[in-house]
Amino acid sequence: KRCAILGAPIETGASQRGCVMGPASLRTAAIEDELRALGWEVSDLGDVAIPPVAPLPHPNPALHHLAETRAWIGALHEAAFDASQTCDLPVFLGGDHSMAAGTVPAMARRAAAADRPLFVLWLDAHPDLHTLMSTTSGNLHGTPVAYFTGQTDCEAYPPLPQAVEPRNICMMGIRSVDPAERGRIRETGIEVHDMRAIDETGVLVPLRAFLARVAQAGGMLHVSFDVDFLDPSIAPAVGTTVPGGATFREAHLIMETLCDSGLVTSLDLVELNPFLDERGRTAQLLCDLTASLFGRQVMDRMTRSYL
Ligand code: DIR
Ligand code: MN
Ligand code: MN
Ligand code: MN
Repeated sequence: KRCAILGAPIETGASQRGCVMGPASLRTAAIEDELRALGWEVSDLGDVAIPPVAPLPHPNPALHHLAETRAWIGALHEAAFDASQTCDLPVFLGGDHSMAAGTVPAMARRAAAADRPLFVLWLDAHPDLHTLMSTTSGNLHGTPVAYFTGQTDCEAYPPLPQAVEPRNICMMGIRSVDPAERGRIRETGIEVHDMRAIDETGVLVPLRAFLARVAQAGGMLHVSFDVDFLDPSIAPAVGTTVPGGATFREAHLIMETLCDSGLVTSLDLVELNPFLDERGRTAQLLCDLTASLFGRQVMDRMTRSYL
């Protein structure tokens, strides 16, 4: 089993600075050693970078750093696609969530080349479904899902080679939705399990149903993990904390179940802002959650069936 690590130190999509240190912080938490200890062959491909860019005018005056973010999306798309050709499971270290506008379309292109559909598990407090016209904060980390599902009003981003089908997306942990996003969830029919749904059913009921759909379709599965999916009490190092997030065990159970499924083919770890952390605890938690996805277990299990 081969895995590649690719750093995406982008912070222009977030509301505050610091995500640029995310990849370095995850490397300091020894993510590479952890995965190697679990029997994976790991290559660290280093960090992606962009050249200086000229400002890009846009009809929505609220947008922040459009030119830089657009350049990051283009550079990341190419680097993520190339990384995916070298291994079974690339891990993209963020960086703010606008990077998913690069990584997810790249994984959709990889899946299309293998004649398989791409599914996306979106673990986040937010649906990130704004178009470049509907965002009022202007923070572009709120836009990747609208872009990679092919919504209009994202034309300032690079042309999209391969859109992700909204019915192939499952969101969990959602608890902060803007009015324009609410309407777009309804229109697109994206499956959203908000925190109330998780309170009612636990994480396994919706997760197993989604994984069964992925398996049935012979799909590839991209997991996009936003730090703010987690409760701020265990993961303080993110610029947009929202109370009432996933617990330590809910998050590990998701990662363990994903591991058992054998379906995950790529992973984003995003929005880690080490400037806001308490002695690296959030980076360490992300590193441990990733280890659960890559096969760490407390006790060996005879059967690792997930259904
Ligand atoms: C809010 C917050 N919906 C916005 N978004 C995100 O600014 O568009 N926070 N993604 O992480
Ligand atoms: Mn460690
Ligand atoms: Mn997000
Ligand atoms: Mn979020």
